Amino acid sequence: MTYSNLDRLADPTQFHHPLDISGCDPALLAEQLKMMLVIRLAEEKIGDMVTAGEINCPCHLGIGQEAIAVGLSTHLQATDRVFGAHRSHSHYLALGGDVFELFAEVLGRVGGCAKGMGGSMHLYDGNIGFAGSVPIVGATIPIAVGAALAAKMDNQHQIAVSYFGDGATEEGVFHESLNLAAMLKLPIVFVCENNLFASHMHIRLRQPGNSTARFAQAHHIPAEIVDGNDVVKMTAVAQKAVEHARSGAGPFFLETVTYRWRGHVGPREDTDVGLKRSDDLVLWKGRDPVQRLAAAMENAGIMSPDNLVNLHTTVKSSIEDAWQRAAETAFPPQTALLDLVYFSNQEALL
Ligand SMILES: Cc1ncc(C[n+]2csc(CCOP(=O)(O)OP(=O)(O)O)c2C)c(N)n1
Repeated sequence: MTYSNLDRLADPTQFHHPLDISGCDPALLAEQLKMMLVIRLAEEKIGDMVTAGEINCPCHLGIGQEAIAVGLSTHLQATDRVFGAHRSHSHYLALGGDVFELFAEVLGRVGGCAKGMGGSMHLYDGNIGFAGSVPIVGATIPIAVGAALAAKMDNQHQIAVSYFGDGATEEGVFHESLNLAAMLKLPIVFVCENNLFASHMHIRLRQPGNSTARFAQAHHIPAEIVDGNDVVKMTAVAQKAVEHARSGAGPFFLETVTYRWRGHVGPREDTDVGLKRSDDLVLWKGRDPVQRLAAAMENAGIMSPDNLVNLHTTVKSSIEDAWQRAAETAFPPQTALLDLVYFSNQEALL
């Protein structure tokens, strides 16, 4: 198999239909729909609050990409070690990360998941297996490989997960990491969220092919390419990838094809940057992962229009409540700046 071109998967006129949910567990679908909605509405709230000037840290929104983390997290355990990057709200929330703690973190408040010290790009919650996100592109990939090595040495069937974008595959460290993981047969799932853009540049202007799975092939790592806006397909390939890594068979690579509705950073849609982004965005909204699942559930009679409205209302009010509570919490005291760093001679600084 060759992986040089994503073909229909990168064509925004395709896959606008409701998902094929035949044979799926309705309870799981309902859970996944709710989680995607939580992620969508939490990120919309963050976007609105950036616009309103309430949030001062940079926020990279992944609206439109919700199905990837939701499908994958279905198969993960709290003892696994999951690493994100700069666009990781969905990775954190899909594992069960607390919305209040996410909001408190982007507001720099003491109740945040990183104690208000990190902001949107430094999320962490060890209790759910979210081992951290950092802004430096590609930087978490080798750390995830190290965590996979530790998991292998612990021999407890834990795995590591490394989320990154298509832009990160242009970093040398990505290739070194794949090579090492393959050589040492490490229990890791590499997940490339290929949204076709790195900052404002389309992959067509950056790489000779638009598929990143070819890099896995070069390192003898098995790979699957999937519609990242189809949570059913995503859940199925994620199961294969996670079982492969957990069984001791070595790394697996998932290329999930998607699109972000908002710009590189902040709430703007950035339709004035990049090749055809303004035309494509309208079409990609037709491949909405939330709407495609909701429509399928409605067609199958699993979810009535009233149920859908109720779900939306319930999730929206829980988001508003979490925001309200987060906005009412305190900032950390200035002295806390030195509490969480490795430094022995505090007096020298005071
Ligand atoms: C080493 C490094 N180089 C450049 C940047 C600036 N930068 C931040 S995000 C980004 C693009 C990343 O694109 P991709 O990996 O595809 O993720 P996406 O933003 O599309 O989710 C760049 C160039 C950075 N943070 N770190």
